Amino acid sequence: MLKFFRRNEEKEKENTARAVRKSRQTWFGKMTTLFSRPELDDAAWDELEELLISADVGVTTTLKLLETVQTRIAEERITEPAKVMETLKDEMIYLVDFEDADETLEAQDGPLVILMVGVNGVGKTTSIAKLAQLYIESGQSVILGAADTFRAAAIEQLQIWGERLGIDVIAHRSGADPGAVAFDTIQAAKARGTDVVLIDTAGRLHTKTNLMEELKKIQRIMERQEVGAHKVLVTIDATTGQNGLIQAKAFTEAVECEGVFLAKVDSSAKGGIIFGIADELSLPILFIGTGEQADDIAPFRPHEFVSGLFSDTGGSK
Ligand SMILES: Nc1nc2c(ncn2[C@@H]2O[C@H](COP(=O)(O)OP(=O)(O)OP(=O)(O)O)[C@@H](O)[C@H]2O)c(=O)[nH]1
Ligand SMILES: [Mg+2]
Repeated sequence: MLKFFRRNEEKEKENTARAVRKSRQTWFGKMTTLFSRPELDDAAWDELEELLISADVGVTTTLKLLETVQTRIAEERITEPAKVMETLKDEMIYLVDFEDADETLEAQDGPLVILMVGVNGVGKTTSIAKLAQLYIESGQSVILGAADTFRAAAIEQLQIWGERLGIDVIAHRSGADPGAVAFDTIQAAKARGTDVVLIDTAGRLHTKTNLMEELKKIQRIMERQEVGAHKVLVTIDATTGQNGLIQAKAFTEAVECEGVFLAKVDSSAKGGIIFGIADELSLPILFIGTGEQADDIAPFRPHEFVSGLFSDTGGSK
């Protein structure tokens, strides 16, 4: 992950550990218990399959994972349950480990523009504030664009974050054209030499064609500007499990997305969703949201996250 995001390794590790607690205590702890048996019979494999599906890994991804694990343990003649568990963890890490994912949001000259999209209430605006704080702490200048002109009070919500974080927010009146807000924000960033532009958008149901068209329009406006790079991030609410995945898929089909901000991991027992996201959306999870404050964020690190899910501290209670 980006060096400049490694500002507070301990805090980030602590956030991740806290965020996976519910998932570990609910489902993954049970897997750890299962692997502490002397041997794994067919019933144990069935149970494992059920646990993975219950943890919201998704049926397709679960079957694929288990097949890979079974092939590997047959080839490598692994029978000891503890080693089978290590093989499963390995394959899980492999599934969510995207090469170069850590460079996706690297700030660059001219500026880096990030558009945040997603369904209503998933955590877009809060996640923008968290990203803004990370960039600021790593020495980048940031500007926010209030392109959610749809929901009453959305502009004010972003302005409050802007005040708290000490950064400017470009806003038009409520009901204005979100594309124009995006345009003005990018122009302001270019004029001021700002490093990072974060643009908030209105939450929308993936089934509303006109609203999805509006997003495409904002993306086109963004792409027409000469900037260092433009990226679209989709926020997924970790508590919504497979539904969130289906919704996010509609976004990735409408606009070209670079990665996922997985919010509310702390409130979710469905941490297994990360595997479904990586597998079915073919998108890297870049950050996880671990609470409601601006510093409740951690860069997604596959090894750390998967180890946290299985770690027996906290047990399976
Ligand atoms: N526990 C927890 N709550 C979060 C997290 N991220 C966001 N929230 C909460 O989720 C609620 C919705 O967050 P917003 O950021 O307003 O979501 P949004 O996607 O911008 O919502 P709309 O603009 O209405 O579409 C708020 O109460 C946030 O505090 C998180 O990582 N953990
Ligand atoms: Mg919002």
